[in-house]
Amino acid sequence: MDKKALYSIILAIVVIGGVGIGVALYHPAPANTATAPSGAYNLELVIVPGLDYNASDPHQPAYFVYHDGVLQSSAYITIPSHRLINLTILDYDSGPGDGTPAQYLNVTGTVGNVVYGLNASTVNATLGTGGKNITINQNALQIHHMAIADIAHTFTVMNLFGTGSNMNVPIGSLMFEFTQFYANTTGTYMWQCMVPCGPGAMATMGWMMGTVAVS
Ligand SMILES: [Cu+2]
Repeated sequence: MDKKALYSIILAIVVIGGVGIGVALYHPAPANTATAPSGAYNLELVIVPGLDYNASDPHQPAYFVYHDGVLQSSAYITIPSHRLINLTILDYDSGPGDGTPAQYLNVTGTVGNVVYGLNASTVNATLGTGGKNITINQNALQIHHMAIADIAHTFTVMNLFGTGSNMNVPIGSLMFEFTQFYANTTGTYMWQCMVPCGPGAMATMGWMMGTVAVS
């Protein structure tokens, strides 16, 4: 092999290799990692009723974030952008949700606009016999809309998908729920429960309202 041919081969290797590396480096946040199960981010919320808000109102509910084995305040929730969010909400509170505006009875903004739920009458069916784990999205209620009689709270992230376009998850009485969503626009949003569940709680960060920072 003469030198010219050798240089041509080396040049080809460098160019092709370089293009390959360039493509690999250029490829921004591969889209398929957002949908891979390993790439999902788990956000777990717990609603606890009957908390001592103040001396005159000792029975108000609050959301908490369950993370790394501890309960944390829900005042400032953080989630990653462009990743599938697995949202699990464990609600130990009951309704009904008299006075809830009609639009907040509907599931909006989650994958498939659906929420999967377990309540006292459906949880036994999913346990089976000898089962160890309960998967909320199997054999669970598929919820698109919730009646005033059943709703206890909502997890509503205002303008998450643009002005006037909210993510709204109605939460049933004593119900465990699972749903999935994406938050693809970074920024800080307000979350709010839209069920009139407690005048103090609804106006207090870390009780029935707070922020969701998407980064
Ligand atoms: Cu509420």
